[in-house]
Amino acid sequence: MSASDRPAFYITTAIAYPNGAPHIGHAYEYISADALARFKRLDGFDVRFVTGTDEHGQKVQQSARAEGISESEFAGRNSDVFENLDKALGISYDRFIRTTDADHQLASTAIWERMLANGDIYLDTYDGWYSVRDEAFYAEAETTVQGDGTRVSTETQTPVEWTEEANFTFRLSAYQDKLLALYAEHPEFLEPATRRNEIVSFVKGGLRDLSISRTTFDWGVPVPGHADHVMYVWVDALTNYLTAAGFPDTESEAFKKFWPADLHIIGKDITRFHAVYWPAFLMSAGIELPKRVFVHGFLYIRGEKISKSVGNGVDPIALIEEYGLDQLRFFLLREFSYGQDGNYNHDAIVGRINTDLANELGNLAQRSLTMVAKNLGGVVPTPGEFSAEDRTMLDLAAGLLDRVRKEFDSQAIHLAVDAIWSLLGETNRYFSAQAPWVLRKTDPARMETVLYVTLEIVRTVGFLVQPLMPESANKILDLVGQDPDRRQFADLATPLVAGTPLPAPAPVFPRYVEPETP
Ligand code: ME8
Repeated sequence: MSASDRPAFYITTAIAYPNGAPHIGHAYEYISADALARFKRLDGFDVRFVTGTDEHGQKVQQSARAEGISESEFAGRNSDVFENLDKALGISYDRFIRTTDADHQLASTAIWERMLANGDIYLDTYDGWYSVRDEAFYAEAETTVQGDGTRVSTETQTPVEWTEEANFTFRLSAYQDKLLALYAEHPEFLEPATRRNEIVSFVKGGLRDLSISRTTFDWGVPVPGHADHVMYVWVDALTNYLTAAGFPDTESEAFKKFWPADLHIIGKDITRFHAVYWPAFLMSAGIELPKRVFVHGFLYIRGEKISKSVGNGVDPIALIEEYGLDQLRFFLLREFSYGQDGNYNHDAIVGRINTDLANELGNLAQRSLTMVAKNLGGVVPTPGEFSAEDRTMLDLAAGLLDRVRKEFDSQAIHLAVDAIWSLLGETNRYFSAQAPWVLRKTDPARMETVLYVTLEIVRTVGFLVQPLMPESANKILDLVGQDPDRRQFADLATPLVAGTPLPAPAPVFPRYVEPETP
């Protein structure tokens, strides 16, 4: 099927501030969004997956100044660090957008003009507490005075400063009822429900109009017709999602196909921007709203072994070097409930590598394939009649794609992984109970059937772990003789063909061995 015939799926991550080095929280967001994007591609969708960097604003400007270089040099250099991280993590993005890209300036100007034309932008003097670290205004009630007399945002604990400026203001207050109607009529717009409940009570509490331009610095997209103003960084940042879908050319193929976005993946600290400001801007501009915003939790690291072995323990590149890329990807997707916060340490990663990967999956594949190589001339076994146990296992395997798809459709990635590993648990029990190494002498035909059933499950699992661990999945699928051009989920329905030659077995998941302490 050509791309134009396939249904569209447009998924985005937040775009990171390139004001420092990426950390494990960024890696978590990219890996999880990548798994979702890969799943959809394998499931027959024409996917557009966008990530990138959010380069304007006071925070980036201050960081550039601190290093004594221009904002564009600073942002460019750090943006490359993020893009290189994406590459190192195997992120299958279709575009890495930078908010300094020329087409993004056009899109930002266009959305501004639409909001202005709708009567939602007016000049006013705005005052309030502003956090540069969060690039956010806070109401006084959302701030706390600390022991030393300084004031911080209560939620994020970042310093706030009093700001008074004549600038352009967005009539956010006019959208209160429309936003509440959106959450009520389309609860799926914002998940998990805990996040939605927080946003509903925030909006019910009353919305103040929002300052959306700045005159005190110039690192941003100029306000059309007012070169002394730059847009508030969140106006331009959120618009990246439109830019990457071809906006403002609403007649373009890309826009018609990919807008509205299917899924924005973000972390919990930026829910308000995506679930309040963004739909309000779009309603004002007369643009369709994204279908869904899914909010993941924050990762925290506990445990000293990580910091000892890999420096500060939060550098994702160091984690890849220490544990392996697919191991890191798997761990992050398996260990935490997607949508909730997670704490982890070195032992937790090692546990997953050695138990889930090396034992449950790696050993099963290696033992069954080695028996096939040694006893059956290295070709796919010929099954005899299937026993009730065989059928149970084959039925479980045949039903797995539907179960996993159901979980992926609600971004319950961890439950999808659970379903796969529970089938692996069943299969390991089946393999031990059937004891094909005993059947080799007592009933070789039965041994072939058991090995066939086992390889069918290894193949099924190989297909379904592609979104999680692309490289390792490919190795598994190579080992069971799956044609590299036939690895879409639709190809899963074609079972292994007896007699197909298989390559020599090779272990896919090495155990993690603790380095010797000198
Ligand atoms: O917020 N665990 O950029 P950012 C998990 N430029 N996720 C985390 C995390 C952690 N410990 N720390 C941060 C911005 N994140 C804006 C976004 S989008 C139009 C503009 C997540 O670099 C965070 O929640 O501060 C966000 O989704 C992403 O990393 C980028 O954060």
